[in-house]
Amino acid sequence: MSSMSKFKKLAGLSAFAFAAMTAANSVNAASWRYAHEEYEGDVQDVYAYKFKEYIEDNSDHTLQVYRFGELGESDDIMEQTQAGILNFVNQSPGFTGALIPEAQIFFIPYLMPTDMDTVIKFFRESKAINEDFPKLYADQGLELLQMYPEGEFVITLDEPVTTPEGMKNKKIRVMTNPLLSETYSAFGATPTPLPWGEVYGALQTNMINGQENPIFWIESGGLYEVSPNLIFTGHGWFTTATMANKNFYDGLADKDKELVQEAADYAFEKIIKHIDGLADEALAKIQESSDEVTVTRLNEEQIKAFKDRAPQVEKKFIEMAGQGGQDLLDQFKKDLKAVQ
Ligand code: 6CS
Repeated sequence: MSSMSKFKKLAGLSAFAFAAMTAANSVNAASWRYAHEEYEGDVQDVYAYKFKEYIEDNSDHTLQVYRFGELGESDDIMEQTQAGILNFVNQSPGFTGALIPEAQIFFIPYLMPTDMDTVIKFFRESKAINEDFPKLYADQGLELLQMYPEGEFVITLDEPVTTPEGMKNKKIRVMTNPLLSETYSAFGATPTPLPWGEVYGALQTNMINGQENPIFWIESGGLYEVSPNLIFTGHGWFTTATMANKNFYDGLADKDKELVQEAADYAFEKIIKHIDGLADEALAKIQESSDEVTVTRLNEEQIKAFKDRAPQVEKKFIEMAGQGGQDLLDQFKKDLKAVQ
């Protein structure tokens, strides 16, 4: 055989081998779908894109990210994940609490510390977060990948209220879980559960008098334009969670399960850095954009008046979540004590 025809044969073989390899890769390469509840550049979006980056840099898989509104409201993306239409979802306990009563634990006021480093340590080390919650989510067909804090809750209102008495007749929008309504009733207000998409309009038309959210969201969603009095009550942290459809996750090869877990951890580390200082930056932007905004930081005595009402919310939590809720709360408190 001439050297030329030998070369042609080799080239043919390697072209064949290359085609076979590519076919094998494309068989293994999957396109996954991930939806979250926020807009471009917001905390959940940063997390989603870090998760995507890790998956795509370390495998042949691709991840399509859908932001708020592209596939509906928070409840819609959860339904689509449970139905297997989406592979991954980021949904906050503010909404998941309607499905998993124990997830409402994050709305017992003054349970969480205000100091960010302690909060982060708690999320990293807590047994309740890392061992107990995954079982509760699994019962709903969800593989819990990560819980993480987005920022401290701040109330915005039509007046700078400092007492539970001042909350009387104030209609405050809450996310749609029943315990959050109990919290605002305990605070003396009239809770009004609404999905996110209706909040700005409801504030603008005075259908509601206020709402609560982390500062970055009050800034990015322009809530301060229609609800300009910011009240720092120190009563809790906006927490969120990422999860996968459990059937999908259970069906993955071990190396892909590992990939997904590593991507969740990678994104967590990035998000912890991202939220550090974010609230102060957002507050500065708000104050630059509006002369109308007031900032009230409750003093110890004022906080006490709200805090004194927390035990009744804790009692309601146990009524709603039963013995499982009581056990989770005990573990939660134990874990908090360990990091404080
Ligand atoms: O208040 C809400 O409904 C929204 N708040 C935040 C910070 N993220 C998503 C959620 O839907």
